[in-house]
Amino acid sequence: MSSAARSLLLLSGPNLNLFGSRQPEIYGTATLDDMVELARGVAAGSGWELRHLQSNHEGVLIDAIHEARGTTAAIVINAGAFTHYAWALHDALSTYDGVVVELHVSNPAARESWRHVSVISSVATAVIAGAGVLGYDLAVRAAVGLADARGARAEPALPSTASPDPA
Ligand code: DHK
Repeated sequence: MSSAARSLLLLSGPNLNLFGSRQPEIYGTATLDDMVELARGVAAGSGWELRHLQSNHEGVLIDAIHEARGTTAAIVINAGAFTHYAWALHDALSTYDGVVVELHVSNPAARESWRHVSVISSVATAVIAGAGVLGYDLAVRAAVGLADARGARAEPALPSTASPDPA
């Protein structure tokens, strides 16, 4: 796999910049920086580069997804509340042909009913929810493993070293 292909984009949606102080009974006390550092360490352990972008604006996340097309092998996205209604984010992810891991610190399915719908799950390769900070570790491992498996499948077959059949 090329070095460009060993790059992963971690996207953080609205209000995630407040992790650490925001509803710690739900999201814990780790800051977003802590989570990104954990994710970056896991990626680096597999020889992958991780870029991170947090935005409270849907269009900024969409632009980053567009820029990832063809340059980045995997996206891990915690879209915050955009998860539940942002169809433009769904459409952007559907234009991206790399691995997409949808990530949530909490388990939205165990919370208010409006959080039970995800408009991005249908364009995600995998979904990780409810594991707290550990989710960042799991999500990066999933993204790297799934992308590596795709890359392995895309490798050209090794030329055969067997002698040609005698005519
Ligand atoms: C984070 C948010 O900000 C919520 O809007 C989602 C997600 C859940 C999380 O668990 O990380 O509903």
